[in-house]
Amino acid sequence: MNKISPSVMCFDMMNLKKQIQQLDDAGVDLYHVDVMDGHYVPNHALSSDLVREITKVSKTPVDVHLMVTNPGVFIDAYANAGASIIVMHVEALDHPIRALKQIRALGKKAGLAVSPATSIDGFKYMLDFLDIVCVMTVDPGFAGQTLIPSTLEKIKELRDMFDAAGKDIDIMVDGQVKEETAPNLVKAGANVLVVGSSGLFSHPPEEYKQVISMYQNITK
Ligand code: S6P
Ligand code: MG
Repeated sequence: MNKISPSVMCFDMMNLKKQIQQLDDAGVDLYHVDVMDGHYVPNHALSSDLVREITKVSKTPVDVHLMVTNPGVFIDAYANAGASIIVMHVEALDHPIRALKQIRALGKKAGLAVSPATSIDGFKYMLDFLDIVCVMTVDPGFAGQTLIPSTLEKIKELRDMFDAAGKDIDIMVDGQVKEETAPNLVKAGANVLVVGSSGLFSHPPEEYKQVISMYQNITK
């Protein structure tokens, strides 16, 4: 079964607690918290305080997607706030293995995100340190964008790389994951789907359960 992670940035912020209850009832697997610093990406979003508040009202684990310059300096804050998975952009790190080890030493799952134009060549040297890779299917920074088709090939290359090495590393996909795109993303090798404005919140809350279950059950 695929794991489904609704993007908190796309929630109805004035009704956050209610939205979390609705999504918990619908059986989501994770909450995806986008962190943007206005420097690494031209937008601002979410914080460790919000992660702490979510973990107070829900048992669903939180995955944090750090779209910030110098992500290493924020690892402690997000780990202490209760994040279960911390993902940093590989492009923003001089020493990715050191940062991945730092996350695991705090008892959290460690991951790297990779933007659409970034090569995955170096990932073969990091397989022992990765729990998850987030393949960005849009350039990071905004919800509501259009999936870049060449990212499908990247997902497949990563899955082949992991399989060849016998590594059970999750592949998360982030950006315009919706009914029309999800089957091809799963077929390519993705197993964690971030759903936002296009694939989940285009539906009314009464449909969340059915929509989440549909994504969870897409098979290769
Ligand atoms: C984008 C961010 C994503 C979005 C998500 C929104 O920079 O990392 O997590 O919130 O992609 O979903 P959608 O369906 O609007 O693309
Ligand atoms: Mg994200």
